[in-house]
Amino acid sequence: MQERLARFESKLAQTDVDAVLVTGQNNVYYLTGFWGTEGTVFISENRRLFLTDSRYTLMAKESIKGFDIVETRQALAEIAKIIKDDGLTSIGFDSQVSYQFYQALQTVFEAYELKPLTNFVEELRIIKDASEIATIRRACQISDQAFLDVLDFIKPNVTTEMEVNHFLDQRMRALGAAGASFEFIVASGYRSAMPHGVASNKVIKSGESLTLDFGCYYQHYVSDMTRTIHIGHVTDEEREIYDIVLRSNKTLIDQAKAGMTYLDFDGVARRVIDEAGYGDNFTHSIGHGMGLDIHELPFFTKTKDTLQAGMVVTDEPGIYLDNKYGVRIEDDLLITETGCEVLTSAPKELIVL
Ligand SMILES: [Mn+2]
Repeated sequence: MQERLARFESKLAQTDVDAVLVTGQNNVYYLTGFWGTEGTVFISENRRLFLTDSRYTLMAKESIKGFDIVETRQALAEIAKIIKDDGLTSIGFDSQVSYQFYQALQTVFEAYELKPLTNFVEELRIIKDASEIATIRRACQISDQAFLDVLDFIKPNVTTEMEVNHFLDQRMRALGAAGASFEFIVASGYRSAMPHGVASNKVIKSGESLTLDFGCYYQHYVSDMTRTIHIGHVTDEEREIYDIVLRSNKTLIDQAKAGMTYLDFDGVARRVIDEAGYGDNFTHSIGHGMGLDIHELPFFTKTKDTLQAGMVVTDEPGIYLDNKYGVRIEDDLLITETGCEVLTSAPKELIVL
């Protein structure tokens, strides 16, 4: 945590604001280790303030190190009072706050220049430290185990997508997860052609494919994985499509490493699908960063920004054939100097139940 604060403060020194106000729950957690719905962080060159109300004071005093802890129900007004004589002129704030909150800022800090900052803390979060990696690794292990277990749970022509959804959710909780990290995609047969087909009451039938895109929260960090399986039997075309997607996923695993551009990270996987003639059926980006949020930096826009060691990103190529079916395979990768470590290890060879 002290290392994160040091990085925050050196970034603050390079930014043209005198202080930064941090309000998002995940960003507050990242800097303080405090998890609660009411927590505000204010950091200037000379101050580190953490403000919360009486429900959380005791917890904050026990868990937060290196901050002055202030109990208040009016965090902004309290900050203004405390910094009155500090000689600050500009305050940075998260550009994604609500308009209502921005109006409150304008009222309370009318004597200061307010500057919206985009992704100030998120850019620090992009490189995971050892404890974050260990936590994400455990979240991935929980998903891996739930996938193995759901294979025994599915009864063709009987089980519904929603039942599979609930099984995965409960199984991961039983294994130590706090809950689902997003609304799962459980899409069978023609519904699997929808990249984001959330679970319905449809029965999973013999002869269909089934895409499961799911993950959990474990100690506030996420896992995010996708497997596509087949039920009953698999056609030659389905097998071919599966092999192309798997080859795309694995080719990227073989080549991903620190220094690769975002453009290439997407391109390496996409080329495999393009060359097989299904480029138009791979309709989304190759992946995204993940950590405290299910989707966070980096996003693989077509830029020359480069991967760095310590990033955790998804590798999730897919092919979707409208009104027929779709295949997606998603792993979570830890980028290293020499390559990448695959954090999700559930089987990927074609499974036919
Ligand atoms: Mn994903």
